[in-house]
Amino acid sequence: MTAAADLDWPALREAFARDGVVKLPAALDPAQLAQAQAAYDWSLAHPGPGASKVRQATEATFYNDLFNPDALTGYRAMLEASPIPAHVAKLWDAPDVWFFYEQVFLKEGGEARRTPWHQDSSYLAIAGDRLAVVWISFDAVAQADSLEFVRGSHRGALYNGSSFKLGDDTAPLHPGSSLPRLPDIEAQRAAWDIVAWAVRPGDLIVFHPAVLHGGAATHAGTRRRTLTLRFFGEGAVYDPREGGAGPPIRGFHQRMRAGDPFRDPSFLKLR
Ligand SMILES: O=C(O)CCC(=O)C(=O)O
Repeated sequence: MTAAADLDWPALREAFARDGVVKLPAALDPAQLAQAQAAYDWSLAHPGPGASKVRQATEATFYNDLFNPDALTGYRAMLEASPIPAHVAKLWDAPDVWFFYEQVFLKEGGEARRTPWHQDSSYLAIAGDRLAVVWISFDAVAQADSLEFVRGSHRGALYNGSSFKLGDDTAPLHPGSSLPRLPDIEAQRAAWDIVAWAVRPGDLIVFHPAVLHGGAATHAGTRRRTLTLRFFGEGAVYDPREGGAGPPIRGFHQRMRAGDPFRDPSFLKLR
């Protein structure tokens, strides 16, 4: 029996709906964690068209890659064996789970800047309650250095994305969009209900992509390797964004209309 079987799922389900984020402690056993890390390592070894380095004020590396069109080569076996889709289904209280895409982050080599506060939903043409981002760190992370969330913000405004401009975290992704500019959460932290957890390898943080979140800086001598797996369920719909948004699937946005069930043959149905 894994530790995940001992989790208080009704309380977690309620917290996920209310806060938009929960921690699942020790939800992966060492073998499951090793499979997730092998998928992460596959991504680092096979950069896709979305791979990039976020600009830094220092020599530190802040690398990310996402939506590799070949990701299932490196991820399919892990996803089919992993308990993560079942955990997500329990949080949603719904049986169907589709894999949406992967995103990997690597911060190392000095003082790497914060990941600016943002909502993933600003970058994605999808909406619904049954959406989940599963954040997996392969390095132990102290609470002060972890990913942070504004509790309940998935039920509030959807803001313009951050363009991750160096020196201006709230600079809008699409300046012409009617979505409001991100608030400067970092400048007024006390005004926001911010939550973060320390994590150990095997823990999972699961959040709704509309939750405001930002990642603490990493420091000299530390490294943060994180994998995020993104899922959608029944009821997820196509919800276009002014200026454009993912997923970067050829022909997808031309085929879809606002409110359509979010489907594409390339999305692997896991449950
Ligand atoms: O790990 C990080 O610093 C950023 C993670 C993030 O923003 C995300 O997974 O959407």
